[in-house]
Amino acid sequence: MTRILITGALGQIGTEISALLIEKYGKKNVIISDMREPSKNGISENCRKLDVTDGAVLEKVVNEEGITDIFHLAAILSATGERNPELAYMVNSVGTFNILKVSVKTGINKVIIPSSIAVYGPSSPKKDTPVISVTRPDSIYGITKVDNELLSSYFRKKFGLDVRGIRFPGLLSYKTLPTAGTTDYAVDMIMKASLGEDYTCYLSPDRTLPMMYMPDALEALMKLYNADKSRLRYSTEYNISAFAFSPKQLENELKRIFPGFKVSYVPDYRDEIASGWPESLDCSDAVKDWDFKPRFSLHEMVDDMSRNFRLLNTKH
Ligand code: NAD
Ligand code: AKB
Repeated sequence: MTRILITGALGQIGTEISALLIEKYGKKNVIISDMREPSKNGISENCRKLDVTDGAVLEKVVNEEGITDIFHLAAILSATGERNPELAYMVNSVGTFNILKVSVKTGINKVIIPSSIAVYGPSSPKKDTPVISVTRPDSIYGITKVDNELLSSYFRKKFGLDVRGIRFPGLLSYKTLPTAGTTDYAVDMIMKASLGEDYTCYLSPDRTLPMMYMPDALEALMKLYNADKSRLRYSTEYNISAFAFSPKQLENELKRIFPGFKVSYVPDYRDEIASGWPESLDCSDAVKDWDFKPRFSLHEMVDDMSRNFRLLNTKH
């Protein structure tokens, strides 16, 4: 029987993948956890407090709950990480090492660990960046993500642990808002435009980045989770994205729906972080190995997200 532990389950991806896994495997077989105190609504009601930097408690929970698979989503993202490098190192590097170590010790079947485009850096190719490229990031978040990828490959080779993951681009969603990353500007901009407000963007107008809508990200995670192990040439390094745009292009896309929308640009330290990331990715390995196929175009994503933000606004 499959018993899944999700770490970082109250985050942007965690809340949505938890709902999906609960629907598929049943509430009693999906243990959702996070460092944060659960609030009293929705999914977080059943969330147990679990700090991934505490390996002993992690092992206890895995044993007590009879966990077979782990979705490890607990992390400190790029913007928060750059303001608190020690926290980023502890959660991302030490926390992930604990997950891998406990997984081997307790005989976990499958571990999912998302990676990020942040593994790339100023010396990586900028366009159609392939999986195997120079990965010398200069943000602490990127450094910990490279460390996670190398550790995952090591545990896969040395201990036969089935560790899988995706280098996600910036993810756009409206159900749980992102709060800690560099690509979050895109969600903020769509939300402001949808609510009839102006927006001040912290990235340069021409800072192009690969992106993807959350429904496609969730489908990709589930496809990789269920993929035939013998087809997987990589561990957590698969590149995926659906489209790429700059803040100016997103502004223009939003003006199609909201002609009066105004954006001003005041780049800050997050623009520096993004300057080392690719503008577009070569996703052919994910297509070849586990049939990656995004559904939403930039147009469709903007239409769907702005409609949902307006709906949410009228409900409140
Ligand atoms: P998020 O910041 O929304 O959520 C992370 C969660 O981890 C939060 O709920 C936080 O409370 C929790 N957490 C922090 N420290 C913890 C600890 N010590 N123990 C347990 N939980 C802790 O992040 P997300 O966007 O859901 O990202 C999930 C994964 O996907 C991360 O590995 C991230 O690097 C990766 N990723 C996300 C994006 C994106 O755009 N969202 C892009 C690329 C990669
Ligand atoms: C961030 O901006 O930190 C994340 C990511 C691309 O990893 N969205």
